[in-house]
Amino acid sequence: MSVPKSMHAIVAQVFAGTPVTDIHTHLFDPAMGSLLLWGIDELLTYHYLVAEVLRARPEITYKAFWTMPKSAQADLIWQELFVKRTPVSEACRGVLTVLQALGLNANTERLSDIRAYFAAQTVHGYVDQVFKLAGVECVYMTNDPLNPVERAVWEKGFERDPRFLAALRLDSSLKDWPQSVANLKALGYAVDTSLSGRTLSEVRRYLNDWCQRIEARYMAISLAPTFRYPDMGVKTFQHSAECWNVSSLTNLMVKAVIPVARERGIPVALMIGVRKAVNPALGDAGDSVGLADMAAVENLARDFGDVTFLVTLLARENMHGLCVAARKFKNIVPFGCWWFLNNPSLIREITAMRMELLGLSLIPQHSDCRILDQLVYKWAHSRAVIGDVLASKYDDLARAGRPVSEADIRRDLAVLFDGRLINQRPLV
Ligand code: RAT
Ligand code: ZN
Repeated sequence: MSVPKSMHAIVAQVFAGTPVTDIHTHLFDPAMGSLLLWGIDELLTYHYLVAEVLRARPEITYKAFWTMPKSAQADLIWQELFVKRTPVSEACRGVLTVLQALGLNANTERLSDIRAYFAAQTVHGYVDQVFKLAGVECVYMTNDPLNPVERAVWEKGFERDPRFLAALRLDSSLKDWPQSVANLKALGYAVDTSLSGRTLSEVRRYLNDWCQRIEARYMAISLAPTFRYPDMGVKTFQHSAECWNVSSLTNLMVKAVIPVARERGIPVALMIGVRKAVNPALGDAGDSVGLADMAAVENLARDFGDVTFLVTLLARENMHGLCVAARKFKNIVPFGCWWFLNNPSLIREITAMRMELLGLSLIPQHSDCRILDQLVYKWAHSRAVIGDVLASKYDDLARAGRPVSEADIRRDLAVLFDGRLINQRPLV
């Protein structure tokens, strides 16, 4: 007699066949050329691993590391983290998962065979292979028109690969206002540092023009833990009268970003809790974490009830507050286990809490891949943990008299992973 399959095995099987929409990556349409990173040297020099190698070899100066050619950095990381040490960290394990899925031998001291494999790939063929191995149907890019290389590609035009959807990223244009004023002016937008005159309408024109051009499905910004809404700002004295200097960023969000999102019927993604460049010498690896103000998220959701806010937060301590906020406001959609939270032990805890508080009305994960190949490991690792959490919930339901069928599982996984929550239009 055959042993009945466990719920965990059934969910794993259905999940393996469920195509995923990855709602936040740093990948690019292959037609955008060198912007799309892939291959072993890129995988090994991922900023998560740069931080780890410099911990393993603290006597290497930051400058010495950054002046090494990329292939030498990759060799160093391979030797230090994979050969001389057991690669137990999540970022290390990820590289091994990718190599294994590609059928490559990772038990090697030298990278030559692995490099030879990648040298024989074409980008288009490799994109197809990675999407297939990862079970990913489409990915959202992170698009920044103020990056001159990227802007040139959009301005020239190219034939879009429908698997790569656009998201307009706002950090470089709005976050450190007025630093971006010169760049926006250079593109023909009549903005000034004080947000006076036509500035706000010109920022709206910039957002509209670029949302239109790239067919942005949402706008996104990463925010410091200090982000506040409403923002009373700092108290100043002008002509001896007390006045409050409201932060430019909050003003821009409320008077430019949100109106454009509402008009276009697209969400705003708030990624809150990053303290940028606490160690500037580490480059992309030098950012840290801080506690976000949940009241700001709730106040935005309340005041702009017809706009969807996709929200991800960097601090583990914020996860419970986000679930509670989402219970209060149907236009808050929690998404992903972001960056330092994208580790199995944390994904397990966060996913269970979210499902207990919100059922299936959330987007459990995004990959944040910067390198194409990472889709394979980030999704394999997340599928395993999220599948387990879901199966445990189904077991609990069966014990409560509600057995869950394979059709239920299929429907649930589709809701969670096909990206449909991005296209919801909340009504007040
Ligand atoms: O996870 C990362 O790679 C970070 O460096 C950031 O890209 C972050 O995800 C972001 O989008 O700001
Ligand atoms: Zn990101």
